[in-house]
Amino acid sequence: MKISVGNISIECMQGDIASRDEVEAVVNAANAQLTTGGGVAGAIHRAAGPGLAKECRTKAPIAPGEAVISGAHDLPNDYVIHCLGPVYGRDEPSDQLLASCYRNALRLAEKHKISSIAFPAISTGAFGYPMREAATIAFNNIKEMAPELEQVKTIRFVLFDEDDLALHQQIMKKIFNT
Ligand code: AR6
Repeated sequence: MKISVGNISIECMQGDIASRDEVEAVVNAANAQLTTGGGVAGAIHRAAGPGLAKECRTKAPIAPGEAVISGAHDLPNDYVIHCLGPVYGRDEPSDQLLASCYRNALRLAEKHKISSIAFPAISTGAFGYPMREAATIAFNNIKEMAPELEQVKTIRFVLFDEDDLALHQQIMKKIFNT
């Protein structure tokens, strides 16, 4: 499912964030040390190979809400943007920290002239953020930032399972009034 906001296309799809050869940058739901882990970070580091962990050592640690950019190594992309989402119930204010992840990732994309970017549902796995609230924060912040984006033309949400995809589509429709 795809919608247009100005000249930006926002899409939701089901799949694996680590096999998105159609976007220039993929976003990692990272840990503070930018090491491999489970979920998205595990999939990205496995597909990128050890060069990614090596490069990331020079950029860690990062704080909740921050984003840093690296090369993509063996992934079929140009960049990985690593975001540390808030741990739900621990890192506060969690809504603002999650919003900062999306905003900082998009700022980095703009700075590096990235035209297409794929996001996972940051913080909604190991970090326990409720999916509906997290998706609402993600889309509201993208909607707010859309008018100032000059480089980014495609924003893709990659959800792991069918229910998460359906929920994101529902919330996206509501927020963008489509
Ligand atoms: N592609 C797309 N989505 C995925 C994938 C995948 N390959 N794998 C999982 N998801 P998580 P977090 C979904 O736990 O909550 C790591 O161990 C998953 O179903 O990856 O930000 C790090 O090292 C969920 O909805 O990220 C950190 O310590 C969403 O992606 C910690 O987990 C995010 O789940 C980060 O936790």
